[in-house]
Amino acid sequence: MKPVVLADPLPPLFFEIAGDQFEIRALEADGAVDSGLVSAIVTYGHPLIDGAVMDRFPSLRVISNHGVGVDHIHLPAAAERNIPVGNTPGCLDASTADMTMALLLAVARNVVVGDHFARGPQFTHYDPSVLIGQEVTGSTLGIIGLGRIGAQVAKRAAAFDMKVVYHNRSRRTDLEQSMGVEYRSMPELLAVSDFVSLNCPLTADTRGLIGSKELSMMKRTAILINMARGPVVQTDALLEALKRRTIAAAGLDVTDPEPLPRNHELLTLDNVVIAPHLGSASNGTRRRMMEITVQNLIAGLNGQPLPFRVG
Ligand code: 8YV
Repeated sequence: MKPVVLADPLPPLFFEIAGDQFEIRALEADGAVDSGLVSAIVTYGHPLIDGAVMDRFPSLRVISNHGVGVDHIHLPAAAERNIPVGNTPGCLDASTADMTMALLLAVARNVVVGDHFARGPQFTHYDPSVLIGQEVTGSTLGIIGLGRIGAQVAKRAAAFDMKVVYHNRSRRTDLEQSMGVEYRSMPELLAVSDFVSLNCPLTADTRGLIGSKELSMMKRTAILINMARGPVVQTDALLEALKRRTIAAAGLDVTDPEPLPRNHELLTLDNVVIAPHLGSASNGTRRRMMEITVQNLIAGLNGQPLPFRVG
């Protein structure tokens, strides 16, 4: 009998890599499954997995998450129940850092507004005075969260001759020495940065980290990039700052809630670029993430140590 695995809707890549060795059932329709038979959960689109969900499946042996961020999985609850949780760190750092730079450049250099303008009726002749953006080269980038992804952002920023300052739970003296990044307190970082890039995980410490007080410490010309998780930024405070232009603009790969309601005011502003959570969405990275997801799943089902265990 094949192991019964619950999952939210999985892409064809999962089946390409895993074949048909599992009986995949829909997580949302778990009432239709004999809960005693479920031995694993795969999370793809960040469904909430808390202790109550875990308790519905007494034979649960592993939770395998496609992605590095596991804020949607209650790790203490999994630990209490001795259920290992796997994730996919490392393989998505470069891709997510690329997307950080893509959003930063798009906002700074009016790529999206420019695209609309270039397609629209106003573009009847070339006018060198329109859509003058912000200088990226030589500017100061403040990275909040200098982990694996943040370090890759710093590396890319160096190629743009940016001065990189950072704030992190712990000092990264290794990167201070090898890359010349400089540690700053949060207020200092916010005050000096032309671009503030959020690359931290969502934890109890980072939830709501950027609110009206923090936004008011930023330069009026500054651009905020959120590649972390939506709730790291207080949405109402950001909306106000963007409307009143107390900061210049924002680039958001993630929002709170995600997606935003279709009539949300943030969607009407021209000084924000929003991507639908595309940080790791490049083909090679997604393949590697799925390979690790399947490896963690198989290891957990076999009672072996997970190649990448987060909790
Ligand atoms: C994925 C992510 O898009 O790794 C993360 O934390 O949010 C993204 O890489 C996501 O996990 C999709 O499964």
